[in-house]
Order: sequence, then C-alpha cells, then structure tokens
Amino acid sequence: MSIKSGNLKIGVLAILMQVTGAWATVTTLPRQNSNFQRASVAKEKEVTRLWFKIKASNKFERSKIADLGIAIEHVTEDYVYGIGSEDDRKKLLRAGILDVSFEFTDKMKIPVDSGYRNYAQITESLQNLASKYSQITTLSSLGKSFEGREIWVLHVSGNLKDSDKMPAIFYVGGHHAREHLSVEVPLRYAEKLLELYSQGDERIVGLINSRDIHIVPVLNPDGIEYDVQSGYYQLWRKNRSHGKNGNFGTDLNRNYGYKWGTGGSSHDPSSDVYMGPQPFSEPETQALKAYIEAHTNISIVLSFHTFSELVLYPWGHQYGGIADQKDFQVHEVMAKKMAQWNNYSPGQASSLYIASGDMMDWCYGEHKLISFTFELDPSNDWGSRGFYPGSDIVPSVMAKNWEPFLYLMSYADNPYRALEGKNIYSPMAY
Ligand code: 0X9
Ligand code: ZN
Repeated sequence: MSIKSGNLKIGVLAILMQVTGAWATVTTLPRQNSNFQRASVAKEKEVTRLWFKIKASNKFERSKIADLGIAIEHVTEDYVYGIGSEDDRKKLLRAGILDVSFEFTDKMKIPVDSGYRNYAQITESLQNLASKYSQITTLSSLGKSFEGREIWVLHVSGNLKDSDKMPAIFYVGGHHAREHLSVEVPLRYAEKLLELYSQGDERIVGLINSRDIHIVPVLNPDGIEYDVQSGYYQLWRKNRSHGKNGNFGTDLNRNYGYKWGTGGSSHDPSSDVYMGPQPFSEPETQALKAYIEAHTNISIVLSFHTFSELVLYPWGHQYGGIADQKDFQVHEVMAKKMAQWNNYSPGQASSLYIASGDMMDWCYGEHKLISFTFELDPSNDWGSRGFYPGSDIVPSVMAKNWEPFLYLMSYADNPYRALEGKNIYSPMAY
C-alpha cells in the first residue's frame, strides 16, 4: 500500500513548542469523576504520556515500536508518530530511534469543541431518531459499559419485523475515546439516512427497505466522556476499566479474542495499547461480540477510527494476507473502490504495523465477515490536532465517505458481487 508521506508534522510540532515555550516537564491533566463511576474504586494513577516522533521506515521496524506498547498514531515513509510513557522514551533513546519527544501539558490542552456531541447529547439524538422514525428504527443497547452507560445501537430497516431475514451490515465508531470524529460521522449518517428516507429519496428508500442496518456510534462511552468532561480534551484512548496498580483502561481494539496478544499490544496496564488481562475481558468488547454473534445475517462490518485517511482490511495481526483468495480479493477490490471516493489510501492493516486483538481481525477471523477499518481525516496532522480537528471538518468527511458507506450497505446481500466488476448503480447494486 502506499503510505502518504507527511511534511506537516514538523511544522505542527514547532508551533506546539512555540505555544508551550519549551519541552514541558510535568503532566497533570484535570480529571473529574463521572456520575456513573462506582463508589468503591481504586484511585487512578497519573500516567505521564508523551508524543514521540520515531525513526522507522518499514513495517518490521514499525511493528517493533508497536510491540513496545506505544500507540502508533500516524505513519510516514521514514517515521512513526505515537504516544507512550516515560519508560518508552528511555527504551527508544537506548535503541537510538527517538527523533523527538514532548509531553502533552496543561498549556497545550485543547478546549472541547461543542460541535461534537457528548454522551448525553448522543443519547438524546438517538432517542429522538428512534421516536421520530419509529416505523423503521429501534434503539436498543448492546449492553453496559464498565461505568454503566448503555452502548446504544440504532437498528434501521424497512421491515423491522423480519429484519433478521434481510442482508445486514454493522457500523461502529468510538472504539478509541479521543477519536470523536469517528462517533460523530456514523451518528450523522444515521440521521441523514433517516431524513432522506422520510423525504422519499429513491436510492435510500430502496436500501433501507432491503437491508438490516445496525449503527453503534460509540462503543466506548466511558472513554469519550472522560476525554471531554473537564472541558479540555485529555488525549484518552482506552476504556475506563480498572486494571492493576491503579492503572485505568484497556485498549478495546486490542481486546478481541482472535490471535489476541500476538503482537503490537501490551501486557502493561499503563500502556495505551494494553490488551487487557484476557481476550474479551471488557464489557464493551463482550457486548459487541454477543451482538454480532446474535445477528447471523451480518455480512459486512465497518469500524470507524481516526486519523490518517486509510481504508484498512485484515489482517492486522500478521503480515501474510488472507489465505482464501476470494476473500482476499473481495477486501482488496472493495477497499480500492471505496478509496476512489474518499481518496484515502487502501491497504492491508499489517502493512502499517502489526497489531493483534482488533475488531476487524476477530470479525473476519472468527466469523468470516467482510471487515474494514476507516481511519478518517485528517491525513497527517500531528500533536493532538489530528485527533481533534475542529467540527467544521465533519461535513466534508461525511461527504467523501457517504458513497463508501452506502456501497458497503448495498453489497451486504453478497459482498462477492464486488468481484464481478459491475459498476452500475442501482439501489442494491453497483
Ligand atoms: O491501532 C488501532 O487500533 C487503529 N489505529 S488508531 O490510530 N485509530 O488507533 C488501527 C489498527 C489497524 N491495525 C493494524 N495496523 N494492524
Ligand atoms: Zn482508533
């Protein structure tokens, strides 16, 4: 796959340095307890997190960095950009591959952008949709998060009674707390779908009447809430479960049970890519697993993340491609097709770096679902704005991903149709 080379990042770093005046030394981010937080909890240990720019020019070098427990956030031809601990910094220095590091300090904190909805607003929006379009929509819960929030799933179908007999697709956002764009986009798509349906849009009516659509805007509600509740973004990634030694959070996208813990994730509960004590240890991943397994008509899944502008497909845990040639091809062909619309880079996830225990690998590995991960915009910003682009970016991100979103929905009846090379649009067929 082609990896877009970045040249903005140094500029961004320089700006951050100017803003902060120097490399800061202390990281204390404001924290508040959530209303849901259990009374008798362990006290959370402060973990200083640092941004790194690290030399690495191929997937093998990048995978070694992922194995250290560093969350790789962006890849260019010669460097990776990621987040890790003070210990990681020492390891990188010893290995002679650390180019730049700095701590994310109070001075650099970014105020929360009200254009992205928080959990209460998401809940309200979903409830409004379900009551306004009750003929074709139901709102239910996959289950509760660690702190007790409902993990909402909006179910849309023109034939709700018999929807389990229709081809189904599953969309999910918000695995990672700081990726608020990955929540807002599927939520707004749900709103757009229902509005277009009510306006009688021929294409959308055709799709909704013939499909069983499941949209989970946020799998990690505790995480997104924690990230925003102080009024300033916290750069939080994981959920909020309580691990050993006062460390909070498991990386939900390292906790799925297919080839769990086989690379690119960490046993250290302080790491941003902590895999959890065992596969599916987290209520959020358990809930998703149970839901997917209860809906055997699902054929395609799409997991929204940010950032880097990528269309990724399995495998993530190994360099080799999917052995079944037809399955390999269907992922490749569909990814390339979608990339023509969103102008993202398509490719196998492990061509970036190895990471195990992610949702996509589990969905394909365990259930042979056709599985994609989108890393939404921006392409190559760095230093926290990558995760926190202003909400004015949302309409353009929606516009470029709308065709891919519908394309996957359209192919849910038989993804292998994509190999037939037809490119003629009808509500159900490209
Ligand atoms: O690391 C992840 O979980 C995802 N990237 S993110 O920056 N949103 O955290 C994507 C994982 C893709 N899988 C592999 N590269 N193996
Ligand atoms: Zn992510």
